[in-house]
Amino acid sequence: FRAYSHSEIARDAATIKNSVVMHLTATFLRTPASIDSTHAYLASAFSVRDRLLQRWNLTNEFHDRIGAKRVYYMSLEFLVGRTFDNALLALQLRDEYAGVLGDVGFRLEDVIDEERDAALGNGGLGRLAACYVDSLACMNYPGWGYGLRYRYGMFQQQIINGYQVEAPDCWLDTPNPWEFPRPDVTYPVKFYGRLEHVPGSAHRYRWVSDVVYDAMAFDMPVPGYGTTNVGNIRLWSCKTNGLFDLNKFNAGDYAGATGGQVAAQILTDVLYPNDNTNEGKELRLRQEYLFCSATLQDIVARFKRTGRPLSELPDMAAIQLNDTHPTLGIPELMRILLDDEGLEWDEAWDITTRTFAFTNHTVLPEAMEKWPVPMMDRILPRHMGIIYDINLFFLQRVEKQFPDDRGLLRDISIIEESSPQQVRMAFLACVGSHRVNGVAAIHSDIIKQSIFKDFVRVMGEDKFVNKTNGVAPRRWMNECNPAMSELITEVVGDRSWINDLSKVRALEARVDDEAFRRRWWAAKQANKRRLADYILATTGIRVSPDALFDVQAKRIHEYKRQLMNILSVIYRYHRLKEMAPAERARELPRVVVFAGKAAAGYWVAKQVIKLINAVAEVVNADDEIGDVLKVVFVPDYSVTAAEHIVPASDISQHISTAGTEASGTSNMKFVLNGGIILGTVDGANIEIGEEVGEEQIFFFGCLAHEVADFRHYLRFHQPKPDPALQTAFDMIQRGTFGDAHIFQPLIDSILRGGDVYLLSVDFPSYIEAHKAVEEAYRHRDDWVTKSILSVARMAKFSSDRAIQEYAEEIWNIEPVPVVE
Ligand code: 26R
Repeated sequence: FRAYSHSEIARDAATIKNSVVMHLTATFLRTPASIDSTHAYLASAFSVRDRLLQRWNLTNEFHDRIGAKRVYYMSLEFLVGRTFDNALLALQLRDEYAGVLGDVGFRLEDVIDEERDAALGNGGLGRLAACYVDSLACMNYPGWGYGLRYRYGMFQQQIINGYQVEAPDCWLDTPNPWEFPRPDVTYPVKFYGRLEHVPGSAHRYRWVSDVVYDAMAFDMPVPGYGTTNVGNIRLWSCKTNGLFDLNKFNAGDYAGATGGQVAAQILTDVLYPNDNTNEGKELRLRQEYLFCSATLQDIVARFKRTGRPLSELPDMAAIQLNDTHPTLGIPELMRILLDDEGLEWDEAWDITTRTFAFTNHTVLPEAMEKWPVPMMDRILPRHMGIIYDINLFFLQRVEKQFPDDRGLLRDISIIEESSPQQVRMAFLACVGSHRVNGVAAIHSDIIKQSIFKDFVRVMGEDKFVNKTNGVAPRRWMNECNPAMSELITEVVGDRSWINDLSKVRALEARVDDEAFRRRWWAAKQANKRRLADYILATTGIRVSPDALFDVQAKRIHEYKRQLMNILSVIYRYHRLKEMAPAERARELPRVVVFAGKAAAGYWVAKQVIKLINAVAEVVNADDEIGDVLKVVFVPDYSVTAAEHIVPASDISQHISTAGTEASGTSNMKFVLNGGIILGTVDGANIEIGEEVGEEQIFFFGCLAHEVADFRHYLRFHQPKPDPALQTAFDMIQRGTFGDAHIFQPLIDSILRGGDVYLLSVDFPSYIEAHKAVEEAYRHRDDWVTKSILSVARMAKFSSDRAIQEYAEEIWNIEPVPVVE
């Protein structure tokens, strides 16, 4: 019995039209006469998904049948964005659907714009997870993402009076064609309660609890480009069925009747909007556990269907922890193996550590997850007990290796001896995994010297490896930049570069071809016009596509130094005002674009947004300045906004204090779209510089190894701002951008707060770097060369390369193209 065949995917206009009309009428109760843009989208999306589903089934049946080892990428965040266009391109049906939609009077671009982003992530870590499942699918690796189906994703950002205001992201209010409810895949997850030791056993307990929630699976297909393989992201949602209390309802207690449903639903209601600051909220811990428990139960259940003994789990499953957020998966697997399956400790521990591997994504101390022992003990008594035992056996081993080193035991313990005691999740993840990796070369070095220094001594250096991040060329080149992609396809000869980025090297041969260079420049200009339209539509600000587009788009955080950027803009504004009109007219026109969200509770970051908008308002209204300088804050940054912004940048800024940005991934996206980086010697900027060559990147600022000394000095000495920085301070304090006092705390963070992110140290070299950028951009010929050479040399930063390294060096999985 063969249910489907790949070749049965119909591509002719008549069949496609039929299926769209079928969904229009049968799924959405509309007629071709009453079709609007929303329903044109929904009907075509459902029609595309039918085609995807055939392949989804084929893929999963095939992987089961051949007994392939799978990787499970566990992540509290998947920042997927839109799926429709991505799926059309993957199935190579874009022109066909454009034709069919054109026949009924719709432009494909407008229909695509009807889709809402799946914004189930904060920033880099969440988008990385989405790129990685894309690569798994494209490269025919067996593997799934596991995550949570938040009812509200990343909040929507409005700018009101220059301030960020958060609104809920109700992304599920309209039908979502890209998810499949799986009511049959549901697991109970316990909270609270007490333990009963199982007599006659060493490590077996019965966990008695009457707070049990059901986690139900929703599957999101991940289209593989140009392959039959379709990946999957399985997202858990708390089920509320069966929690309605009819007795209370009958007694007139309506709130009480639905109370259980509300309590359950809250668990998967909302994504925590913090990026790099740990809040330690109890609800977050319960979210993390619901996620880990449902995922591990599902993985073990799937494994048991193979009929193999549990000792073979590591031969069939690799589990990657995307930062510490899913670390409870480790004690949860232990609990299942010990209590449910009756294994002995040593065997269970061996299976667990051979299954898990852990990726660290940040070195900021305030981002490290820690949970108070009393909280963990109350919510998850069994897991607290398991963690104590894990720690005990681990410390015994350390004690044997390094006798009488009390300091070491204290420093390396999973339990921090503070009051209250805390569980250090990064240490638990490290002890419970066979590999720990950082996300760029410099970051992987730093974690070996800082947070995991003692673990390197105890466990050896080989456990700690580097896996430099990458991004998906499908979304971040082919989808978001069709103009440039057409040029690459022409040079390569076909579209094979989309799944094999090493082929873009062929561009180097065309770098002196005048006609080609002109078209390369024209493609960038077209993207800039598109962004100018987007800016006009979202902000009302008119910008000239002939100006240099200078972009900083990322989460707003002190370590990323948007403040340094806007201070340099203020200084530029000051200089322009000082000039005579003739001199000013010779200046290089520049559009400075900012975009990004601040965590809702991060006051300093929100003040930075206000300052940017205050500066924008003054500068943009200044008739003397005109097009020579425009400042734009694009509201509500998202994956979709990035797809407009990234292809249009001439330079992009990645200017974190050296040693603070683990990798960065948008730096890669901008360069892959022919933009040049202005950046610090930090994260993946360093490796990008190595690949593209020093002519193709503008570095400035102090180096990571110098940071500690500067910080130490600034703890005891007030910084002396250089004249440029002082000029910017003066202008703010004179009230040029409105009420000076609202911005004083930002100035104070530099002058009186120890200048932790070293703005005063790096400002002079930052201003110099800006001059170098300007000089280079004026030589358009050299600039085009830089742009072409950069793209040609960026193959390393495909997520395909990253995933291949994970697959070969950590997961031990192999690609298996689906055959029918
Ligand atoms: C609140 C909490 C525990 C939390 C901390 C940190 C929640 C979310 C984060 C997000 C961090 C870990 C993150 O996104 N890190 C980014 O990961 C990217 C992908 O590896 C890197 O490119 C980027 O440098 C890093 O900041």
